[in-house]
Amino acid sequence: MRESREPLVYIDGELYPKSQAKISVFDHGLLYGDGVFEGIRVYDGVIFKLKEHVDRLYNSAKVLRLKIPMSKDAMTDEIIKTVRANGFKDAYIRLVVTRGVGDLGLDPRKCGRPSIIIIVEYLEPILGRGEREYGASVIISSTRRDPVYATSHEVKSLNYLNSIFAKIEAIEAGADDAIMLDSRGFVSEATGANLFIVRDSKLYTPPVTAGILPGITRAVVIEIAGKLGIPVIERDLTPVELMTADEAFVTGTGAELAPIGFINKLPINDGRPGPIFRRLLEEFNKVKRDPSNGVKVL
Ligand code: PXG
Repeated sequence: MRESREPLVYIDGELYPKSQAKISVFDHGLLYGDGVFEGIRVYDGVIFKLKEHVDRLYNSAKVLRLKIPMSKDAMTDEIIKTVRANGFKDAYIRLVVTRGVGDLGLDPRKCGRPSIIIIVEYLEPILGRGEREYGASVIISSTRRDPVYATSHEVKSLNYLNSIFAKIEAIEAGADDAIMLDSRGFVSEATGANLFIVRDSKLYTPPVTAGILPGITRAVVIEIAGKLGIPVIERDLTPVELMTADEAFVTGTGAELAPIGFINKLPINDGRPGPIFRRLLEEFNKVKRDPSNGVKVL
């Protein structure tokens, strides 16, 4: 699937080969993590849930008072053009809007125009394909999810240190990823993916008040479960409910649907993907290639 030539990166209206794609060291995206982003997938030439991702980007920017210097329609066109210029039918799009170039102070008013960056690359599903024999091993991180009254992950900002602390802890423990608890001690989400558990043939997932990013893949899974007649309950979950679940899995653009096999080395059932996960994955693999769920570009 990898192309031999360099991918082309969009920066502020121009396309650059990956090795030439650079921005200023005075950009507040670098200096302060001041900016917003989206990760989007292209399946078989269709940009999956493009409208939902663009809407979420503008909502993240709104909360940060970051005025994106382009309408949503124009942004959508630029994304489509960049995917076409790269010609990858299966790809991952990283859409980034930074605060722009400023001085060495925090004050965002000192920054000029926000920079718009669109990267198109190939990305294997993070945590492996859902068909793996054993689920991923995760730890419960000692770093708590940023609370909703602080740098809430409802805003998909460039500030991911909260997740990076947890990821480092997972790597040092020899695990694939970390599940983070919220400031109260209830289950929140993984470092870059949402969490579901299965108990008694019902799906449970933490609510947005537990500090999660309201994931687009999460919403798709909730919709699929509805179609399959699997009840979905959105409520706070305790760490013990997670560790004693019948099944557990994560969802996200990067991870797609990935089963969890072990939590703090304790197996979830026999550590293998469970029946409800497998049904949801089978349906998701159809939904993600359905052109009615995105924008056909190639
Ligand atoms: N929670 C967080 C904190 C995320 O960053 C999700 C949930 C899932 O949301 P979506 O809308 O994608 O279903 C995300 C998304 C990566 C990577 O490189 C992470 C995401 C997306 C793409 C790549 O780990 N995070």
